[in-house]
Amino acid sequence: MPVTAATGLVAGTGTASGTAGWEDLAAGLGTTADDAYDGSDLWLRYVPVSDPNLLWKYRETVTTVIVENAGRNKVHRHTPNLGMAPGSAERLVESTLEAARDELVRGLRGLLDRAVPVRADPGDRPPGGAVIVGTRDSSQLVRQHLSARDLASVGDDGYLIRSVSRGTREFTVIAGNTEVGALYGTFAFLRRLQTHKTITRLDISESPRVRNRHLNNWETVRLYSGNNPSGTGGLNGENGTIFNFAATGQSAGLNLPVILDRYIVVARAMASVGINGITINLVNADNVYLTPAYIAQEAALADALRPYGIKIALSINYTAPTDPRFAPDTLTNEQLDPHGAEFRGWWNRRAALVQASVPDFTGFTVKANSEGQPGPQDFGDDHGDGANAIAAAVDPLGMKIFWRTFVYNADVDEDRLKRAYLEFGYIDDERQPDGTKGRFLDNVFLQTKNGPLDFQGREPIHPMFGRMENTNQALELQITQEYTGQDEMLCYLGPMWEEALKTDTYARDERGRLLDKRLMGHIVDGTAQGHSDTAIVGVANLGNADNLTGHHFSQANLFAFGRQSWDWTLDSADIAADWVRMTWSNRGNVVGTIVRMMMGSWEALVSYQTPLGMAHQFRSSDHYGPNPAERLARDDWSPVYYNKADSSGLGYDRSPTGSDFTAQYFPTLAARYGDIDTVPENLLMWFHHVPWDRRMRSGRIFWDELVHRYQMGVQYVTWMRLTWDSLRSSIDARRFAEVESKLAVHEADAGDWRDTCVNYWKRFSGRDNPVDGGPLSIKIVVGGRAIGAFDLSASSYPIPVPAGASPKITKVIPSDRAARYEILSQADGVPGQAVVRVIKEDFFGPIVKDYVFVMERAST
Ligand code: BDP
Repeated sequence: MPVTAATGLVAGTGTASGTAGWEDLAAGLGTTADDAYDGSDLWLRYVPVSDPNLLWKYRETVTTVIVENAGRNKVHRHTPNLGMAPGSAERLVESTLEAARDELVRGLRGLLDRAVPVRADPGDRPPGGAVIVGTRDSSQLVRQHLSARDLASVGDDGYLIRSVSRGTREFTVIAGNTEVGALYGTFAFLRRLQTHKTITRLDISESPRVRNRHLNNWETVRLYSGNNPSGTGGLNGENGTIFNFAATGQSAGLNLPVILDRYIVVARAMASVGINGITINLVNADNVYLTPAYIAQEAALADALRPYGIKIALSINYTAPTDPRFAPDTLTNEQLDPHGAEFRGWWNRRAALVQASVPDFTGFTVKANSEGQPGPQDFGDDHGDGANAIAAAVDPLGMKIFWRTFVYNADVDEDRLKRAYLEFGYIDDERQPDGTKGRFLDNVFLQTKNGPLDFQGREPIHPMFGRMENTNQALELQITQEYTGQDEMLCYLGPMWEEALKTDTYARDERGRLLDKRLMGHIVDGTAQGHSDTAIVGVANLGNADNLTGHHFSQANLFAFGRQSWDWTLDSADIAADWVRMTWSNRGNVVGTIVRMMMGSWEALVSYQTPLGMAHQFRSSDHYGPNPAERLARDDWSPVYYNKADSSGLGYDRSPTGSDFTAQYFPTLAARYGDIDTVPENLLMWFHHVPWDRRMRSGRIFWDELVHRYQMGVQYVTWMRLTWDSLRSSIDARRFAEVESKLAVHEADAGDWRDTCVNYWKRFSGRDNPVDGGPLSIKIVVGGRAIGAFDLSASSYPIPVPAGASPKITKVIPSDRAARYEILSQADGVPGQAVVRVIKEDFFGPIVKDYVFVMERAST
């Protein structure tokens, strides 16, 4: 744990094994802008409020914390002697109100830069400056100041934060109907101080729009946050993932049931944004997680997470019952009949075994008949049969099944994007014996990625959203940046999720009338089609790196996921601003600058990776860099299958004259996407094969526009790198340097995307890179001669200077009037070098190019 210069503490002085009380915690923890800080507190940094006036006001508003009966509702603990690893800084709490109280103590201690006393007794009347936390059950003061009616509207997970005045006394009440609600309110209150918002005259009422807000932790693949600096793995016997089940060597003593600091940090962070569940293992599931030895470890983890309102789930493998590791309780292939008692009985027994150790166990996430994973289709059954069998088996135990729809069996249709709906849609439409529609049971969620392909930088929404009205649907987003720069590229995904969630599905009811509420977010939160059980799932990026997410800015994606899964209507720029204030600094210019960097970063990535609706040009080895020429054993894994490059153009025709995938959308979207003249340009090649010389909205032909988009993406990264440099004196040294070096790699790798893709497309377009008409194109005048035709992808330009002529640039003429320029340096002589910086604000943010001119003696 990083500790503060301000409190004069050094790492490792925290308390161990859950033995210490909150007083020790108050004295022992805190964080500050120290130059060695490694990012390990995520956004739960409680540094002293820097503005003296605000600090004074906060200190006046908050003088005492009152949490009555904090320890009364102890959460279930299965594991005897549950303990933290020796030397831990975090501690185990026994109840949710203890977690809330400790967080307040810790947070206020850091933010107000002084200890705030805590009381458990209500006293006669709350003193001015009291912060009261609890439920109407736990707290007499909450009962006195908030009626059951006041609280009724916030439901199980919501909270109220109210400033109350009594005569000259003012105090704050933070309450929920449940202790978890009160914990969420506590974090929300602390967030206000962390982001320097007002904490007086509060009347906040919040409740989540979505009920299940879960992570799917892919513990072994797509993990970009292991502590091995060369990539994704781990060191010292750990495999790089956050939770240790089977670490060896030096880390052998750090396996569950031992609890590590990072589990508690992550639990606090998850709770701080309302995440209430986690499937702890990869979707390509290893059955070992269902063995008794692992279940015991899982129980310990669940014990540690429970006070924070987080429940665990497991990914499972459809044919697990045949695994000899479960002997003597195994089935034969013949017994895997989803309608049969053996199969259902097995799953019931196994789930019950887990439940005996983890009583609030959520259920199972299932990837079946997808990418080689077994499933019901291997035995002649369909997804409905398979999902319902396991769902029926676990229903008596109160569990749910999250059945993934990420399937793309090549026999179903030539177009991979059409396959999921073809495999699931008819089951949702199927008339049941009782007259209702839809075969999936109520405790089945179909878990569907936001787009129809696979977490690409930009996708259209998945057409199944709105089309599966008789089934519970969970939205799956990818927080770990598999296709969005991994741990190298700064890419804030909040705007991407916001775009998806706020997309109009144009969903209609059975009679063809447009629904009133029909954005993707309304489908997901259940208000569009009347679903009461709702879910959003984020594929998580948790590893054992110091900062837990690899890139410091990847923390923002975890934060944004939580906030958006709680309330998808939030503005992603506001979320970014909160995160920056909590994570980096509250100084206005720093906040503004970093938020600006973040807000264009996703669109820039789309631009240099897959502009104008191009999809999946990743090299198969790592899904990081480009390989548009790659042709793999499976067509639908191959970049060439997606780009369809030929001499006539580029892109996949999914219009009615092509694969007709567009027909899977509701009519308005189907028509819009199906017509090359009306499809949004940022989705163009998802739906159309675009002629190289097609006129675009900018007035340029498609080829020119395409190349400029690649260039603009890189130019934005250049701007980010330069902009970050300008923050050097405002950011603590270690994190500054780590981001700085990642941005250098980012810029180079973005350039590789641009050049690899453009050079490959050239083979088909037969055209050269456009010059002179780009947003950052310029001409320069040297020795009285205007020189232009600079390819913006090039890194330097030879400029012939006639003998006797001056090498000075006497004029710069930008081709775009909105572009600005600065001559950074002139050549002193010939040979020599001059640099001209050109900047423009474009549609997704500022773009920059430094032209490097190499002055050479002209040959004649
Ligand atoms: C793809 C990943 C693969 C996952 C798959 C999935 O490359 O590792 O198993 O998604 O979602 O993006 O199942």
